[in-house]
Amino acid sequence: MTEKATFAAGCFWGVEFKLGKVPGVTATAVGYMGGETDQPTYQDVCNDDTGHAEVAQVEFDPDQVSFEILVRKFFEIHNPTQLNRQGPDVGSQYRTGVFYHSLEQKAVAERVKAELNASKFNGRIVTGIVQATTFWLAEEYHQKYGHKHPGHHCTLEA
Ligand code: MHO
Repeated sequence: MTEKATFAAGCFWGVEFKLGKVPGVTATAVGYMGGETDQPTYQDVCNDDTGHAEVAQVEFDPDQVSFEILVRKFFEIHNPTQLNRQGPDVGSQYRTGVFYHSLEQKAVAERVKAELNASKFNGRIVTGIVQATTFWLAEEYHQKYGHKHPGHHCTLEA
């Protein structure tokens, strides 16, 4: 049985690509979550008026990788101190967050966030931890973008 995890960390191309490389992640997709409208398009979300965030949703095998490892990886591949932006991409669609699917996921995400806030970020983490809502699959053009366009997956490193 696989589990789901959903993360927002700026442009979703890079988030999908990097989380997809973690052993134990069995499937990935990009989409939109956390907004006001149904079936948003990329253009809707880009205009920053539907309230959705760009997200990468992964399926993982909990026997091979824990949700906690994914959360730690997520914090490595984004800058959690930037509000409503990541690097050059600005707007609430680029906000960062963990969209949790269970209270267990919520607790793990909050614990890791608190730990990193204390050990590394001096209380400056703005990354949200909010309940997952409907995942609206993004256009085919955006799926596996990092594989279709090697070397071009936004500004995130790692
Ligand atoms: N600055 C990026 C954003 C793409 S992303 C899917 C670009 O347009 O190249 O939001």
